[in-house]
Amino acid sequence: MRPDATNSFDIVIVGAGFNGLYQLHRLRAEGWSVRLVEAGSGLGGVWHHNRYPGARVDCHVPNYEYSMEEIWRDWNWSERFPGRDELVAYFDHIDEVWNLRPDIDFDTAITSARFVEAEHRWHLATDDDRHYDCRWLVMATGFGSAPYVPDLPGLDRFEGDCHHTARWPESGVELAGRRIGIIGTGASGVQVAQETAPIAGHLTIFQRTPVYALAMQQRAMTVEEQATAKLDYPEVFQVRNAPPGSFADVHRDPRKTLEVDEAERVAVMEDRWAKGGFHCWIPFSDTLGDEAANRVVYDFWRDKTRARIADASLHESLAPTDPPYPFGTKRPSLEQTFYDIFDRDNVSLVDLKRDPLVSITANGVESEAGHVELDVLVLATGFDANTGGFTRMDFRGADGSTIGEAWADGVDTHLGVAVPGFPNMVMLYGPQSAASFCNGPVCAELQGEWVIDLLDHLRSNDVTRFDSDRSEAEDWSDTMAMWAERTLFGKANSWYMGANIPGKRRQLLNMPSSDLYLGALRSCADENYRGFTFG
Ligand code: NA7
Repeated sequence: MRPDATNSFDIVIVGAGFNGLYQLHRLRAEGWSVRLVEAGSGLGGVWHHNRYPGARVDCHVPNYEYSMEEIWRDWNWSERFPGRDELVAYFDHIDEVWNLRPDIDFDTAITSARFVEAEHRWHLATDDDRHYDCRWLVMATGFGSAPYVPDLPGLDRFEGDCHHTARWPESGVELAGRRIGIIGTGASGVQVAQETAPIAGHLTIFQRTPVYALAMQQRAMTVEEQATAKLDYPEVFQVRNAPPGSFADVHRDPRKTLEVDEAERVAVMEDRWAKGGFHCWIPFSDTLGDEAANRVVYDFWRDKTRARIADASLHESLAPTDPPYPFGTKRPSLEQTFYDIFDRDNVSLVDLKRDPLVSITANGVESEAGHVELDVLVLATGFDANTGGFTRMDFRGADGSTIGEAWADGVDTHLGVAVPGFPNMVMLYGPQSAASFCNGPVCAELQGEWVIDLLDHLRSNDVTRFDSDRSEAEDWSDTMAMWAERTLFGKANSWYMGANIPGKRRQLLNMPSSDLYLGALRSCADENYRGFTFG
């Protein structure tokens, strides 16, 4: 593969989401020659690709946005939890302020990346045979860039419209009056179900594991209220970006659940429920660490949820008596009407745990409960999260082996930013970072600044090659394993654990404390980039 001279840069960034755009803006200002490449045709990363009906962010205003005044000053949201189209418009607003597009190549999917030892450079190739080369490669592909389509028997025989939520056609799909089936009830499945129930001829939801969906408490927002709130934004964003991190106003009660008397405990949870969103994810300090404490929150959620579902025969499927996995150890979804739609005559649930899926047919889905005829099949089946964005491309390090081979016995990274044997490459929001426990824009700024400092360090010291130590990476994996052990995360088959993909090694892939994660990055830099080798 020969790089085209015109496509030669100091730095290539892959991915135009929060992380990639922040890097482009900052690295350009630092005087680097930098190019951002993006597989999609627009800005926003996951928000560009996840255009399924009902797609919406689960973080409330103003937590899910950049903290820079030049961006928030003239931007207002219409809802507390903004929808996908508004998020895409926000990314266009960012571009208007920072003028990023001239340095972005859209519709550019990198299919191969090779480190060329003789040059200390990465050579990249695209699906349409264009080439780039760069000294430093910044992978800002996030944790959810590789959609997962399960190997369902007969799937290729379905003759209706069939789409994965993250690859929804730009032209849309005719849904009104049609027989719609949704496989999967994670964040995406819940949102599609809410949106399509009122318009479908019939909607059938195929659930394997119940989601513990929390009340969103959505509401419209006025420009006037945001003008008032913005007076405090400098302080709000300072708090959001400081430990414990991620949210300006969502903090767990520092007490242990069972040390609080029952009446007060319920009052704390009721208050969080009323506030909505992630306020109710981790109410107390030990919610995710102690089984008895976790059960208290589960029972609260179960009773709240059952009260919403009039048909008591659905209670055991949607909100079981005993938790099938600890509360909060799979990513909770937020819902607005999800538990109400089951009261509609045109909505039914197939509980695949009770009535397993037999096969997809030409015109529907066959389960042990019978055959359901469908015109549209929605695959809300999630992602090969964290690692799929790397392992699905031909990504080769210094010795020519692929990153998939390097991770065959489990993922080892140095602090979730570097991979031993893959020199001159950094990952943002990648495996073994705090991704998904650290709000996207917060991580883009904080982990992002750390990467910018690292690159500056390389430039100031005339370094042309860096790598990371295997032993340090193994230590970080041990730290992650300790977190899986010390918390209840190890007890759930979640994508945090890599457990949603058959055959993928089970290990905790996201550090559940953004505070500790960012602290670990800081101390590495303070110790002259411990675990990195420079040449
Ligand atoms: P998720 O949260 O991974 O949800 C995927 C859903 O698909 C989940 O309910 C799965 O059930 C279900 N699934 C996966 N494979 C199958 C098969 N083979 N049969 C039946 N059901 C299946 O993905 P989302 O897109 O909803 O959300 C991803 C993240 O995006 C979200 O957490 C936010 O951070 C934004 P399971 O629970 O595995 O039994």
